[in-house]
Amino acid sequence: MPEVLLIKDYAQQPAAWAAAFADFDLEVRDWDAVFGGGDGGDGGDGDGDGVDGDGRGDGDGDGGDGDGDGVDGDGDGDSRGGRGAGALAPAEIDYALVWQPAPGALARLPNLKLIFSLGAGIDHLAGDGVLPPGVPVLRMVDAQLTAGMTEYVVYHALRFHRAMPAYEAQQRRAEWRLLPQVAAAERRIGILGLGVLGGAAARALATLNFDVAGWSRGPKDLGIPSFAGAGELPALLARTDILVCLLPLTAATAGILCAANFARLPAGACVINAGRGGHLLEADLLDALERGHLAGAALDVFANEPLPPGNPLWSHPRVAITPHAASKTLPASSARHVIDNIRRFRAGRPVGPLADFARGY
Ligand code: NDP
Ligand code: OXD
Repeated sequence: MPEVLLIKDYAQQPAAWAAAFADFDLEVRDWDAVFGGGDGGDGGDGDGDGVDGDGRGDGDGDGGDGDGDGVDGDGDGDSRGGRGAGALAPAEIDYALVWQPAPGALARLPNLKLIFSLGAGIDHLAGDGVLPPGVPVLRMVDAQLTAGMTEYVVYHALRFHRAMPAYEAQQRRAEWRLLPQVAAAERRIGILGLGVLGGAAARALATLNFDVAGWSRGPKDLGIPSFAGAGELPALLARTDILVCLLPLTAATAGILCAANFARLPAGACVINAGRGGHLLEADLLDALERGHLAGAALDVFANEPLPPGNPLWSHPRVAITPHAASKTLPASSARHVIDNIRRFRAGRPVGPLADFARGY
């Protein structure tokens, strides 16, 4: 029997996932093959957090039935190997590729060998009871995920740099007026987080001649000015016209996009947040925009996702919103990371990169 990988996004794009693993000796199945229509969580009040159509945000899972196996799904017809397309027993699952699994669900898979995060962030796995003890958890590091984020950051940086929000507003008023043009070399971009995603965005922006600097926990040698640790954050902010947040959400970074730090930015600065909603204090941003201290914001992530219809950010004229879409994990490329690691695991070699829950990323 081939080993089984359970994917908690499979049903959203079954053909793409099946194709991505087609040449590898593994049976890939949807989460529902074990957990049925629920999210497989600990059960209880029936309002667990399922996954919506694009694999992110809150859906309306059933909270599972808490009976220990929950096997009532009917599969999706795309599986390979000898088990057919029906339900699987929890003990048949070897690997899981997940986004926002309900607490208790993974613990119900007794033979789980590796857990792959569907996202680069691991905060969705950090809650109480989400992870079974002793099973290694791998971060998602994937060239296409990185490229998508670079595109998002470069797009919004260029949009602010070239005053496109102002030109778009002028067009709506049929107003023909030239605005000042600033050379890229004179536009200072500050990137919070110089990891896989922040480092790639920094390199791309530097190639466009922007004056890029970055901030991380430890100093970095990326050929750009590097600021490190809480003590050097004010200096980074003071030299930043466009602030990009690509940090993981941890106790140390929650709420970092706040009034005190906005005040450290020069007047007229813009903010791009593609890290996590928990980095941003929305009321502080709205206040800084209203006072004119900040000129604009591009927001991809929110404390409450989906962003509720009544949230004032939706209609703010100087805020651009995307629905946690800056960069998605695509099956074809992310499968390579999964396959490579399963090969390593089978060969008894080290797997990675491993999530470090002590540091929070
Ligand atoms: P990495 O782990 O590769 O990089 C994280 C960076 O943040 C590192 O440079 C790290 O510093 C820095 N950092 C962490 N804590 C602190 C701190 N307290 N002070 C200063 N710097 C800190 O993560 P990725 O680049 O892969 O991903 C970053 C985040 O992007 C994810 O956690 C996720 O939240 C978000 N994301 C959003 C997506 C979207 O679609 N909106 C898609 C994918 C990811 P050091 O290098 O010194 O360790
Ligand atoms: C991620 C995300 O962490 O999609 O990859 O937000």
